[in-house]
Amino acid sequence: MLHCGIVGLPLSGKTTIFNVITHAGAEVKPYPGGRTDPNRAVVDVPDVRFDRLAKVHSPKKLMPAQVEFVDLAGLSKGAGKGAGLGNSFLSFVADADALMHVVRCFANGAVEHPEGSVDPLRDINILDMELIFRDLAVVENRLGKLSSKKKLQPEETFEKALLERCHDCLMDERPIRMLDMSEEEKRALRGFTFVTAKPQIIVLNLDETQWDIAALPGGEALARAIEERGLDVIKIYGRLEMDLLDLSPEEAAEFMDGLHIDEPAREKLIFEAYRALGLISFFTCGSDEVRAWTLHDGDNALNAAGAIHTDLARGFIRAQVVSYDDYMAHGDSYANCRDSGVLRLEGKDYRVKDGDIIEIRFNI
Ligand SMILES: Nc1nc2c(ncn2[C@@H]2O[C@H](COP(=O)(O)OP(=O)(O)O)[C@@H](O)[C@H]2O)c(=O)[nH]1
Ligand SMILES: [Mg+2]
Repeated sequence: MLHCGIVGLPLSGKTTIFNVITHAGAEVKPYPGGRTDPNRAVVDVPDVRFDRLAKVHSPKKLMPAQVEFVDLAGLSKGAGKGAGLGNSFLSFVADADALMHVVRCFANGAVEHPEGSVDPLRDINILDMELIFRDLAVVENRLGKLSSKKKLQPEETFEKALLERCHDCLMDERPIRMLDMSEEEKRALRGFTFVTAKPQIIVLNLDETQWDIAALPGGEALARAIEERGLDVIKIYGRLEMDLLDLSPEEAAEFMDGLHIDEPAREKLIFEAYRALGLISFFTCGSDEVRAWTLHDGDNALNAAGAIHTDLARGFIRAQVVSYDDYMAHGDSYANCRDSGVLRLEGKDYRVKDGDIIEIRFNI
């Protein structure tokens, strides 16, 4: 299962955010393999489309899409060069498919700040630099090995040129995710598990008195950096959201009234993480089961068949596809969709769209 690692400086609110995300029945599991054990939990991905399909079919079984979140230990300065818990921490970061980077904006005099003051942009830069150092070390190590070879194979020449571009990018203090790369180049880098190549969302953890980014300490520079670097940012009142979880819906509604929140941030956090992971859902619907399946954006009908079962991919004939909107607008069943002419027959290469309802025709 794909998973999102929660990273940030110590005392930025990572565990608070993790608790917000994993509330509502998530099962918290210990980490396998005996490494220092971060909390991890599998959560259902909220999706109103799934909820409506479930209502229409009232099946015996419901299987929503899921993602796993991991609450990683705080990262301090020097970790990228292996200081302190750096190496073990970074091995967890390298395992993650995407990163949720929690940044402290709240003041809270009762909680010390590892850097002595609240300065979100500085903290973003500290963490990013640690990740950049780590990737630089990996790039330099591999480039060193390649340059000591007498003769390079063609794919090694390709790799070397690519790694040199990565090196230049990192030396400019830019993450590898900002490089323009072809699919082939992305594939070639996969084995390195570069931490700056992972999708990242920034969660600004605010106090209830804060909202405008420009009004935060160092806020104007922060706003500029967000713009220039094209950062994905979510703002949340971490501690308040955690407190909300213990209130009844009526109490919570009263609490949220007057603040800048119309709904608890939990669903947004999970949904944004799913999007950052580059994931989409397609659905299978019947009276036995309504299920959301996860694919990478760009996957095709054959990948969809394979997600369900290898036999379906092996014996693939056609995919019967309806978009969610058409399905709901035309009597919410395959038969009605066929009669209305909105049911499509698609081949292997059909690019699956988020929300498609699919039935695979196969023969083995
Ligand atoms: N005022 C305020 N305090 C917070 C907020 N989020 C976290 N804290 C407090 O900061 C401390 C550290 O939070 P924690 O989630 O354990 O941070 P972690 O070290 O990054 O996991 C705890 O005492 C939290 O109650 C917030 O949004 N506002
Ligand atoms: Mg913590």
